[in-house]
Amino acid sequence: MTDAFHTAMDGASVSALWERPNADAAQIDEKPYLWPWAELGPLLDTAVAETDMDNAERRVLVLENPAYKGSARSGATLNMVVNLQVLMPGESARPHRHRLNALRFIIEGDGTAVTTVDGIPCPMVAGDFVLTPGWCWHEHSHEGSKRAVWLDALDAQLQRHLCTNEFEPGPSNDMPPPRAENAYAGAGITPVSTVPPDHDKPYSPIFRYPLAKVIEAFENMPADADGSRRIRYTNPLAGGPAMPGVDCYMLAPARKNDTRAYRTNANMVCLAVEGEGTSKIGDDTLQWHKNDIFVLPRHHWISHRATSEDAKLFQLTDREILLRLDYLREELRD
Ligand code: GTQ
Ligand code: FE2
Repeated sequence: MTDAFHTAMDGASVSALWERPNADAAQIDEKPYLWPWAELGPLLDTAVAETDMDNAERRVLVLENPAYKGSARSGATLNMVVNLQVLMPGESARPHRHRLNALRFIIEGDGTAVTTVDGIPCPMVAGDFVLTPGWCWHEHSHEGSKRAVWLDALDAQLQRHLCTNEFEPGPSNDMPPPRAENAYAGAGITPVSTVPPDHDKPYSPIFRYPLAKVIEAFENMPADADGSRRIRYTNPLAGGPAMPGVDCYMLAPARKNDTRAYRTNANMVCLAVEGEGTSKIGDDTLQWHKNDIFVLPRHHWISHRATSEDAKLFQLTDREILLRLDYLREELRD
């Protein structure tokens, strides 16, 4: 290998593969990591004290996975960012839209803070799951008296890598025609019409999934063999995920019994919605309490257990993306 060779390659806009370092995500030393609510909650108060909504368009704290420190990566997990947003009474966040698929899971809220998604107002009550699919207009407002806090998750790193994101500031335009409110409210009952369908999108026509409905399902569904119960937030028109970019579930693990161990190359982040429990992740064990958020590293055997009666984990994953591209690898232990 002469320098003349390298000069020639350079001049011809080629490079030698055998001289390039193998930069593979599989090499990242991923570890479980938990952001305790005991630290996050006070930080949100500080964020409110330090910023006003005139210079912070959105008051958002980005969860940074320590495994990415010193690398070009950022965010909670490889393909999805997980952020915490706080909105105070009287504040609002202007409308905009982006190709990033976003979701909110409400941590503190009594329904007086509202996010409006393509014209549909979604009151944010603690425990609710709200969809903000790509290119839907969204804005937040707050008429109540207490701070509102929610988790935001977006397929940001993936779309950044693919350069597929676009951004448009409000005022909103090109808005889809309004849908009849509650038209899709009944499980298994969907409107049929002779006029063009009022919803022919790749995501669910339901934008708000209340916690009360999830609890009702848990109370009526049979438990799995390991004693756990799990629901998926689905698109009632297609049966699949509410939105493919970030696929969401709620797990109620059993007390005194681990869920069946599972390992995968998909990424997952969990929020402890109610109660407390433990998660075994490879050789580590995490203890979680209400509102803690933790990231599950890929390729580790994982199982969960409740240590209180009402324990529930909200789970978000990029599994559906991997599945659709035939990249998914997953195993369940017997
Ligand atoms: O509320 O629209 O955490 O656009 C990151 C990007 C929240 C939002 C985030 C966003 C939003
Ligand atoms: Fe947004």
